[in-house]
Amino acid sequence: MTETTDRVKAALRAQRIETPSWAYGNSGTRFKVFTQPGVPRTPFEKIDDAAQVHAFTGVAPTVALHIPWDTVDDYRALADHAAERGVALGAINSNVFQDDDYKLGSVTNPDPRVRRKATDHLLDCVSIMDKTGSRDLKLWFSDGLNYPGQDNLARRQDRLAEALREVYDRLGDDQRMLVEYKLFEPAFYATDIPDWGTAFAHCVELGPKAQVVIDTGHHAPGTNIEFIVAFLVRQKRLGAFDFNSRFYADDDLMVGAADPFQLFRIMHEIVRGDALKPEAGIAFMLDQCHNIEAKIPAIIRSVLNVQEATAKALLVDVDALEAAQDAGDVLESNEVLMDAYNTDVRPLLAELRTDMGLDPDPVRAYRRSGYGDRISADRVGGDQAGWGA
Ligand code: PSV
Ligand code: MN
Ligand code: MN
Repeated sequence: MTETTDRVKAALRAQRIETPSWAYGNSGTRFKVFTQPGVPRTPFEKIDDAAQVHAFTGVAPTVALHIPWDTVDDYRALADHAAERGVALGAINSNVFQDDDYKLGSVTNPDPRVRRKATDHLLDCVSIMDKTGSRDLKLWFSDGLNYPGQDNLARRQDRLAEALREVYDRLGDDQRMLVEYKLFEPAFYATDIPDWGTAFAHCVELGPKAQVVIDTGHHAPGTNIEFIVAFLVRQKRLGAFDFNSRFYADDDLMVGAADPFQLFRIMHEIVRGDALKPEAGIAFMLDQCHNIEAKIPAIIRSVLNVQEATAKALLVDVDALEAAQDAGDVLESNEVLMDAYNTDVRPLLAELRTDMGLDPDPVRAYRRSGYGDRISADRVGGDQAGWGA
């Protein structure tokens, strides 16, 4: 085995990819939610499915929860259940977007009563984190305006800052706040956190426990996401990814399906910034919905896609790249990068899985396992993920 292969395998072994509880439930578009047989009926069953993804990939040991979609009476029991299945609970995603009160916004709403209610929900989420042992609170706000003049843009930033401050001050020493941005939808004229710059500015104002999360589906077409990655890594403000693929808007398709080259470019900036190692504190999470494809194998496929992009990024010949860049050799530097991208890393990943005691082909191994048939037979009346509910 070469030194490079050893290095690449070690880094891939250490990488962790978090899967979202909502990807295991039924989901759809605003036109139709297609139900699938065997979907989980409870948060406990979502954990069971996530444990399957980890069992077949070996690198997905945590599951993100969404509150209130995953509300349970006893969070410690849920954490124990996860531990029994060989996984743990990950980020807590707050939800201040599915209540009539939030029609005009949650923490930026002109009505102080609504702002209080929204902020209280975020504080409740921190209390849940105390019980689940979760490190991260993920905040996404649907707040925004549909029409010019509808509200005061600057004042909404003040209200946002005030709510974020209150929640930030409630965080424990080992807890973090991940601030997500999204260009548009559901607001169409103005969103209160539309871009990484707004998220970054709020995080800087708050302190080191506030970090930006990049959802790859939340940008305008053509946005250079790897630039954002490089910038935030350099500033030590990149806390997480919500990985998914987009063709048009926030499509939430499988990561690496629409643009594997973009995913490689993103992972290249992570590797170059020495931010792949778990100590760097960047959570690699999926935020996807599997509306028409079978969910568990689609999530397994997504984990493999992230691993493939990571493996290619790890194969970039850094010395050759830097030499070409320093010499101003445009063609050579581009070629060095493309050489890594064009490498077929599937044999290396198959070998790694065998080393880890796993089946080299996790999707087929899952299909052969019969788990899908079992849950289809056993689970009747599976629930929606929350979307379209
Ligand atoms: C919003 O589009 C988003 O990407 C946020 O991360 C939410 O928490 C997530 O979808 C799942 O609802
Ligand atoms: Mn997201
Ligand atoms: Mn989204």
